[in-house]
Amino acid sequence: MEDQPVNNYSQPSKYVGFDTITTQIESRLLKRGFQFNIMVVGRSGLGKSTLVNTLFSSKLTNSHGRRSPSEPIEKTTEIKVSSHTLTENNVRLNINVIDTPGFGDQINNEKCWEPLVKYVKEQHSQYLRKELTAQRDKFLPDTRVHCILYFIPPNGQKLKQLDVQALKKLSEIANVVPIIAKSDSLTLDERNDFKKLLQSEFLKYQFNIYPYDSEDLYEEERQLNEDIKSLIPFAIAGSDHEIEINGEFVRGRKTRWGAINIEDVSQCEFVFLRDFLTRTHLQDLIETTALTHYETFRSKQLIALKENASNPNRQSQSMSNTNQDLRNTPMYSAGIPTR
Ligand SMILES: Nc1nc2c(ncn2[C@@H]2O[C@H](COP(=O)(O)OP(=O)(O)OP(=O)(O)O)[C@@H](O)[C@H]2O)c(=O)[nH]1
Ligand SMILES: [Mg+2]
Repeated sequence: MEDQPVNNYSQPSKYVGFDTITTQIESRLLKRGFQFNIMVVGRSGLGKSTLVNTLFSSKLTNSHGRRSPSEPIEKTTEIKVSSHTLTENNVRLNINVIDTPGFGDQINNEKCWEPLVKYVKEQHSQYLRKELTAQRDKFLPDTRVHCILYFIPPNGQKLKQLDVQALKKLSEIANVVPIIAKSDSLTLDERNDFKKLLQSEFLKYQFNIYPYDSEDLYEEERQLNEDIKSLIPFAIAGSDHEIEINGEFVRGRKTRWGAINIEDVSQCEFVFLRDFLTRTHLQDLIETTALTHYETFRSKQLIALKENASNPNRQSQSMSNTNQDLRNTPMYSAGIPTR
């Protein structure tokens, strides 16, 4: 009987090396670097600008934002983006921090979250516009907001209507992570009670708080998300300078009645938040933004564009004024291709 020919394609008889694909992907990604965009939102004076500096300042290698801790933090009056580059073991992370003015300052605070919602949508819109151009760049610059840290005042009370509305609107379009600001003003018992109260408020109002449940998660990822959910809202204290405690210099705050080391987990949950943002959920925040929030925006806009192209006299309701950019794309004037 003749020997059967060996099919090398379905049954590799020896090592062909495709398992190196992970290394190949890794070196591509390392070359390109990663982009992470984080926004801080909440009422005025809650420590948003301070926390931003606390989160990343220790590791900045290249910053176009505030360059040294001695520069004073001023009241934020407009949406301000600062870019930072962090490098760790050959991995380059570009971070855009979007600092926003505190709300609640105006005589009429109704809908004061609107400029922020508009900003988030505008980034989606810009990305979509770039995606739709005929000769698009190989790698589109990504300014989409990957995470919104929402600051809640440490007052031990139920959410005010302003926060309810803002949390609702923002969590529909981005990954929102609420935090209790200036938690050094609460005792540990007060902090735990307030956290429980806020968790029940989130449930009551059915906010879409990050991280989300998903079928695709491994068991340990699911467990990690459960642990994180029990911690959210993280009770945070921020400080942009170092103080001396027992002869050691640590990042902290000194008051008349004592000192707080913000990196000490028994005193505040800053370290948990930092680990969550950088060590455990960085990739998921970026991916969820692209695959969930941006995708929802994209499909709504494309359906609206298509409706408008087939009926130019009727401006679709879903064409918001944030996508002015889109109307300038060749796709818009030419109509959306049908599948
Ligand atoms: N006790 C306490 N004070 C804080 C904390 N973080 C910031 N502060 C102080 O609160 C004041 C306001 O801080 P900012 O970081 O400017 O607050 P902001 O939310 O950016 O304020 P706006 O830009 O006006 O909305 C400053 O005096 C900070 O030193 C904190 O965790 N605990
Ligand atoms: Mg500020």
